[in-house]
Amino acid sequence: MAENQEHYDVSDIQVLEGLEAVRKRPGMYIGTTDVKGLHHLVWEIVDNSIDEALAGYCNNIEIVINKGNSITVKDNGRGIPVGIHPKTGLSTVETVYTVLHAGGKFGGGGYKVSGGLHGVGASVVNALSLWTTVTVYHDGKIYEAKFKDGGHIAQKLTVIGECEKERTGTTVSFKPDPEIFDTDIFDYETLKTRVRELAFLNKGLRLTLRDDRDDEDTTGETFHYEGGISEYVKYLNRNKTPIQSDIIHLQGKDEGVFFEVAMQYTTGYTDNIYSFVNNINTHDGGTHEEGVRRALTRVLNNYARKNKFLKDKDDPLSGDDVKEGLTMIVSCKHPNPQFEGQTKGRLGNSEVRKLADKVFSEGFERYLLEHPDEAKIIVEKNMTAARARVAAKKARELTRRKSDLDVINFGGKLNDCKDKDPSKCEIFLVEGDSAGGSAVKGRDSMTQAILPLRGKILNVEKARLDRALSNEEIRTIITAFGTGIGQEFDLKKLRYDKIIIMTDADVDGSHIRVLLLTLFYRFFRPIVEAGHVYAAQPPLFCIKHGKTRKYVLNEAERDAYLASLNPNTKYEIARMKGLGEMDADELYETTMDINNRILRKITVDDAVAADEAFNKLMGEEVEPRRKFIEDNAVFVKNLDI
Ligand code: 1YM
Repeated sequence: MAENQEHYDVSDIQVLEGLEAVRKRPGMYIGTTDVKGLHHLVWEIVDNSIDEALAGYCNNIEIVINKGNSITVKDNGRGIPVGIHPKTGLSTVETVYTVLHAGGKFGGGGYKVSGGLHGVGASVVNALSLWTTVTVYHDGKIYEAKFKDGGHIAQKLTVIGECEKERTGTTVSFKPDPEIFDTDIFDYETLKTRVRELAFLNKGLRLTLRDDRDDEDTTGETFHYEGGISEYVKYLNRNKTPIQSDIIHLQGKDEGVFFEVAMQYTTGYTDNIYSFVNNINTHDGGTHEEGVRRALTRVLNNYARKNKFLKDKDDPLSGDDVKEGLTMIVSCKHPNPQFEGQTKGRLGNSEVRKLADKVFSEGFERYLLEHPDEAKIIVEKNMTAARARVAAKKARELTRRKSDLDVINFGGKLNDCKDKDPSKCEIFLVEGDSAGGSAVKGRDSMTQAILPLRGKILNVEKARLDRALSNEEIRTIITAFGTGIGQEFDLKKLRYDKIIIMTDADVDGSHIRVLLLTLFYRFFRPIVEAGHVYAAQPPLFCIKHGKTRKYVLNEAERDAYLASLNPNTKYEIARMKGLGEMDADELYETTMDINNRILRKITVDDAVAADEAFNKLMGEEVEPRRKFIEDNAVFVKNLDI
């Protein structure tokens, strides 16, 4: 029958129209055409290999960034079928790479990665590429098909050689079309982070990533974790101190839905809970996460009551109490996942809640029974968290009451500005009383508020909310900002448009800056995310010539400026003093005047990466700390913002 079917259902014209639609509106298919969209192409192809691995036919995937920024993805699965596809009259390889499929299943069963779009992404990648080559190893033969200029067939599927009969698999190479994307340069670290995550989420699967762009001969990096998500938890806790010796790993399956969870408590005060469905991060949680959270709270409460940790009169542990210091990965593989919410980051399938609850509660209950010593440590940690929660609530009420009063002058520390319109106001957090004094004298008192900070503020990475709130310095900051903290946090109440950290350009100064950033990141993250936090940059040199005074940040800027002067110009160079030694005029002119000053905007792009960075940042090593601050600080001349 198949040979009688010509190109009835999908004509060449239809195919080209489909691919043309992708090229016209790429955002509809891959989200964006920025660097993120570029990398998305790689995941569309890799997803097909992962599907093949989930179906149980593939255990090795290689990804190479080639010279010229093309990509090669290679797997050892069955190979994309090479026969003629009954609906298109084309080979299945050509069909998969040229026909757009509006969702739904293409091939056989199994778990589909991108929420049911099995093989669908391949034609989109092809449409957005200058060229694509697909090689299939199957039945002792090597097949090859080539496409060019956004998916036009350049060479139909042809046998180009022979291979050992045992060798099977698919290799796909493609070069993204630079006319479509803002950039055509792949970032190794971006690919590596996701490749590692895929290796954690698919135990036993071996993934190799290699960069062939420079001439060095490298074998690349291989990611392969027999322990799967247990090893993921271990990795996330590598800079933390676990309070349990082992990692709890539980799994179960029901009606084709596979569910697993791995967890370990640490001495920390924040939680790291990440959930995935078919390898996709469910940022907004969903039924799989809810099932586990519900069971975690219930099992720990039951255990604590039964073993008399909690007395009859005590309130139960809350969901927040039991997750303090917890690192957890929840992963679900579902043949028909329903993603909900605006960003489709939430799993909606209600049956998963029950499965997650059952698998987790049965397993965790057994663990607590079999490990009474560790159970005690965990429950005691939960109870300390509960006590701290109650204490923090009281302390918050205290700061709130204070802010309900007037904020004009608490303890004489905050020198507020006169204007009350937050969009016009800025607050300088200034290191030391002496610089603070100069800043107060030199400032524009209409719009610039000054809060001098004495000495070092508390490191909140190592302290819980209640202790942080008992710290005078931190309480003043919270009250000054006006947003409240914790559950009461409200960005709309922020009293300043810019929060400017003003510290010296020395080690102490950068330490205070890091402590403040940690405070903001932990307790005021939306303020950072909304771009309100800046670091002031006091200049290092002042170049005087004629009536001009030019302040520059470093040696390189100094040399560049000098080179730009007329060779006959007479000039003087002065090395600037620390903040504390500048007089009010100097401080205003160099560091506060919006016409001269240079601010660095602090941004937090990726919560996960930032959290890791903050762990590193507050750890022992100095180098990662310095690099983080550099990477996350964007230089902005205040004139431009
Ligand atoms: C480097 C990219 O695409 N591998 C791959 C793709 C497929 C298969 C195996 C496959 C699937 C099935 C049967 C099935 C695809 N097949 C299709 C379709 N690697 C890469 N490896 N046999 C082979 O799902 O039943 C789409 S993708 F639709 F043709 F079956």
